[in-house]
Amino acid sequence: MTFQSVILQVPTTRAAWEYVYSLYSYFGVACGVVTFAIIFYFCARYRSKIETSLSPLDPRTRENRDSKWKGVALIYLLMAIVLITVGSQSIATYNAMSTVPDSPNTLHINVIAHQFAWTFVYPNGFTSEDLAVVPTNTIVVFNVTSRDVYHQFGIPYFRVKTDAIPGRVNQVWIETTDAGNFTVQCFELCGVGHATMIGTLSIVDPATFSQWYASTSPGGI
Ligand SMILES: [Cu+2]
Repeated sequence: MTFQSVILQVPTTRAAWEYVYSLYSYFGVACGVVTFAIIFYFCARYRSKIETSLSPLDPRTRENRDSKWKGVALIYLLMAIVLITVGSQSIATYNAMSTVPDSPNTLHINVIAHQFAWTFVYPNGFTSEDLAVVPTNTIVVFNVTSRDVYHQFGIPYFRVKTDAIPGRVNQVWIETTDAGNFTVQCFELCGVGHATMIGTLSIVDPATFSQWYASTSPGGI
């Protein structure tokens, strides 16, 4: 399965980053199995046997060493395959996730981090503390900044995170699917209240969202 087909079939940030995570996991486990197999094989094959050990000056030692280049070349080839695969797939995923998908169905929300809460500002000027309500099956773009110190805005379920820095706007996007409540959290130590800097992303069906959004007004309900 290629990276492109994963992205096109399940175009969510969660699916894309899960794909990279599983790639690293599979290659990590495979490398571990191969490495330990080689270690155990060499331990058994070349264990110390006083009666048959060769002196470093024995010509057979030299012969052995010279015939190992094929094994070394194979190990380098395997390492190159692993590094090129995970590296290229990571970069492709990062680039794909850095680009906000072009969709007419996009909701932009400004996020202002401050000690120790999140302020969400909707397109109509409505602001909400620690609660963002969004509809299902929508691309939601968060424009993230801070009004005091460095914070980091993250929604673990969607596998997205970005720095919240005063004077700068960083974007992350998600594609909502099912309804539910998801944790929004600060991921950068920002002061004594950092651990309590937790908000909620509430995903509701579009009809409920429209009704709720129509009842909001600039500044608050
Ligand atoms: Cu913070």
